[in-house]
Amino acid sequence: MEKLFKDIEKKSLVRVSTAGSVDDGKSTLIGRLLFDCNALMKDQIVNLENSSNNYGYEKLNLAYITDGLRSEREKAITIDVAYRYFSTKKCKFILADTPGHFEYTRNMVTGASLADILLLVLDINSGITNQTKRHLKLASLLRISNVTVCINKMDLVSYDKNLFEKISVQLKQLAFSLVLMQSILSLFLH
Ligand SMILES: Nc1nc2c(ncn2[C@@H]2O[C@H](COP(=O)(O)OP(=O)(O)OP(=O)(O)O)[C@@H](O)[C@H]2O)c(=O)[nH]1
Ligand SMILES: [Mg+2]
Repeated sequence: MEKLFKDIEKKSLVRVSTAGSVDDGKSTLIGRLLFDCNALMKDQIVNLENSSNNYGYEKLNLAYITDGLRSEREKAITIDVAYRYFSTKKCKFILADTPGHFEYTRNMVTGASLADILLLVLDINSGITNQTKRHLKLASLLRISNVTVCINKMDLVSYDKNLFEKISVQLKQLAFSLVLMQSILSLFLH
């Protein structure tokens, strides 16, 4: 047991936070990652099956792994930040799944405030929304330098490569303008 704790202590800690517009698929993505990596306990899977069933879903609703509040399930949106934990041989991870709805932007900031990596999820159908831009700007203000973008719901556009590339270019331009904004802000702050 002591060895186990020592091994855990040796691992470096990485904090990851989700971001992006409401309904773009953040919670489902986190649920999918945890489920596919066998990072869930048996009782969590049973709970997931029961709750998906109770809310009328034919399949597992993977978003329920992080969307645990009754109000979240009734409204089908994330409201509060949910933290989940997993580890690999070298790293231990703290995942913060944050809400995309504008009304809960301050909860997104809470989840992202200590993040080393921002996982920005974007629905290919909606593209870059005001909320995507807002979250990226907040990440820039919080000085999160590692941003990974997941362009999601590709199945709904038959995995259209051209559309994927078009959005990728727009995102790169946006990221570039934010890097500039951050350096201008730094000038004011120092
Ligand atoms: N077709 C399709 N639907 C998806 C995909 N990912 C998520 N969804 C659906 O999109 C809806 C919203 O998913 P969520 O994971 O709750 O989205 P979210 O970004 O966590 O939403 P908020 O936390 O409320 O901002 C659900 O109905 C999901 O089943 C995908 O890759 N393809
Ligand atoms: Mg969510």
